[in-house]
Amino acid sequence: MEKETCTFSYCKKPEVTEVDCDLLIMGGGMAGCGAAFEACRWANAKGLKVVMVDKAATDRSGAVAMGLSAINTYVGENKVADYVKYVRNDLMGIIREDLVFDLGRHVDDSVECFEEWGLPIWKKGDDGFSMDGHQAIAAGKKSLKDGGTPVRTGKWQIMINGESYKVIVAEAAKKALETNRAATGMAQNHYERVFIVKAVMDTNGKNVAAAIGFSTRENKIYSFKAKAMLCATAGAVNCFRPRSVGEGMGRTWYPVFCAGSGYAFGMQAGAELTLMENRFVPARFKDGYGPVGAWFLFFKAKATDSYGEDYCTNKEYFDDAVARYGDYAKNMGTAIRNHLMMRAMKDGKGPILMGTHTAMEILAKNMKEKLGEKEGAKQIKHLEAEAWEDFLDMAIGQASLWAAKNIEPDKVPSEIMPTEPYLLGSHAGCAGFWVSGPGDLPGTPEHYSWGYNRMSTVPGLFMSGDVVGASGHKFSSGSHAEGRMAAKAAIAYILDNPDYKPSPKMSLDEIAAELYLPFEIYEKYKVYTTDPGINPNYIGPKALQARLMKIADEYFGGCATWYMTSKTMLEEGLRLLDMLKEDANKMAAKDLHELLRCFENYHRILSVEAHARHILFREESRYPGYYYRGDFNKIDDVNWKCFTNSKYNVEANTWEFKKVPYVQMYP
Ligand code: SFD
Ligand code: AMP
Repeated sequence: MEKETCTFSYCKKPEVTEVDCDLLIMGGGMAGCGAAFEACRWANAKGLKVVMVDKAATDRSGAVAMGLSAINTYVGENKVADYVKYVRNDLMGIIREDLVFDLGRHVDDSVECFEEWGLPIWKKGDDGFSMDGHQAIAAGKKSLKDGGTPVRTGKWQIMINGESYKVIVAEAAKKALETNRAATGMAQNHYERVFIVKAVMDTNGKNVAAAIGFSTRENKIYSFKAKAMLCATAGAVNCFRPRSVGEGMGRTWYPVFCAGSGYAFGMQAGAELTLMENRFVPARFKDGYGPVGAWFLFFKAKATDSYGEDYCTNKEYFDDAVARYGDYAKNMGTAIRNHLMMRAMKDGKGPILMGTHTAMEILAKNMKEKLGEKEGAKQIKHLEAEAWEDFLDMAIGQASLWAAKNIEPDKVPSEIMPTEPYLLGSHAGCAGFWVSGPGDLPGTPEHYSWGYNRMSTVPGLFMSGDVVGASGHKFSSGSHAEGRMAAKAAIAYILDNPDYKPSPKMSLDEIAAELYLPFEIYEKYKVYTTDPGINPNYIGPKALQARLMKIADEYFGGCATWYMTSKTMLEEGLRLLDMLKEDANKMAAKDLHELLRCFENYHRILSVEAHARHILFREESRYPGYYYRGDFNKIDDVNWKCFTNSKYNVEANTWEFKKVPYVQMYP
């Protein structure tokens, strides 16, 4: 296939801006905002320039854009070592315990900052009943920092009034960047609606010298040159065909705008990935994708099959799970809960129902017994409001779906089911990059630390949040804290390498030609057909995405195959994906929005390819309930209780894989 090039013969050349800084933060989400807040504290005094770039408006960007109703990682009165065990159990025994312990010992400081910055956190009332964040503030309840008692849903989760969570966290980051402009004289160091496309290596062949991207609002492209970079651009969604269809297609649980840009960026730079075979398949309220945690943990609701049986207690299913997956099944982690639900569904016992109505009835009865009829009814009204608000704070679509389906959750149950797979490292998943740990924890094996906390295997390239592998269950608070830890280490790296001057391998003209190639292709061939949407000379972003999601869904263990795959299926899917990667050279875009979609889909292709190749490499089913290797449908600790690491060579389009020893640091 003739390789297309851009000579700006058909499309207008964009304005090209080169930005010079010391630390570049890619992504303005939880990790990115944590990084900006922390980096400026250390950079200002040294006159170091910190820049943050976000593809969206930072106040409402990333997974927390809509808000959240709980912070899922707050250690508080618990032991950090217990947090490590909880994460290890839920992620089937293989995690980087140094990274998880390090996060556990820092996360609460971020949560206490959030409260100081104005996030209303629920507190226990003197009567033992919960007060929502606003009531607690009005009642003068102590802050967490001063020993206030949060309302816990589970052992690690606390309730918040989180509709404006992201706005509050973004404000602190933007204020910090403002102080850095004052300290360094930079005119601008916060770029919104700029999409980072690619890493440009340094002529020294070791460092990433520049991150290149384009504005999604004006014909402008950017080359951000930096001495160190911090990638915080979240995971990947819509690599697999979603369960939502037609006009509902934009509805997913993890946000559609997470396109795996972080995975693609690190892979292009040659950074090592780990456990990229992992994925998260959450159980969610059907079609609305509303989360279930608060219902299970706070409202103590039960999920059953349509015959009223709790599938997690079905002896046949459980014994079979123990036979195949050993003691891991007994931990009843998120994956195994999914696995048992799918057994019931495959036996035709669906729909699976969340007993929201029963939960509310039981709560009402307890309240009235404890507080009497009048006060009890008042408390119930408050709790019901919270139950519905749980979604309004986080998954608004669920509330409108309840209305659309005439469902009154206090009267009837709601259907739940496993969604399509998501690639992420911050929630109950652990797919991401192999990074250095803090190195100070007793029992840390040598191969876990190489100098700068959260630095990848590429010098000067740091990772945080979803893109850090082998350390899930960080959630919003942990991602923020991890951004802070990585940023502090990145500043140390910059100060330790004062002579490094980034010199990108690509010229600004080459960068412009590569980023605007889809425009050139579209303008060059659009007149060939009567409908520019259908043209044999190029492929539009929608078509590219549909083909990608179909391949992944049918060959890499999507919903279509009940998450089942195998060597033969993976190899056929990868053959087709290689052809799609070739077709991506013919991506065409008619406007900036399509240009964004084109490169997002290219990032998804690289992310799901890494995912499928890792599943092919690990010859067992480590995460039953998330995916299954039909040819190795068991857990094999003898051969596979280890990390699976890979390195992609973008020039040669080749992959290296290796096993890396897992070390248990906390008994
Ligand atoms: O219900 C580019 N999460 C929950 N965490 C909690 O603590 N409590 C909850 O209640 C949680 N719930 C929940 C959660 C997520 C979602 C989507 C729902 C419900 C519906 C998880 C957390 O939100 C998650 O762990 C963190 O937000 C992850 O942080 P981080 O920083 O890794 O990702 P981000 O916040 O999405 O930010 C990414 C940023 O990158 C930008 N970006 N910028 C430039 N160029 C590119 N190419 C870019 N690509 C991405 C984005 O704009 C964004 O700013 S519940 O499930 O449990
Ligand atoms: P979710 O709403 O599924 O994203 O879950 C939110 C939080 O609740 C996460 O910390 C989950 O690990 C936890 N969680 C969800 N469901 C359960 C359950 N059935 N048992 C224990 N913890 C759960």
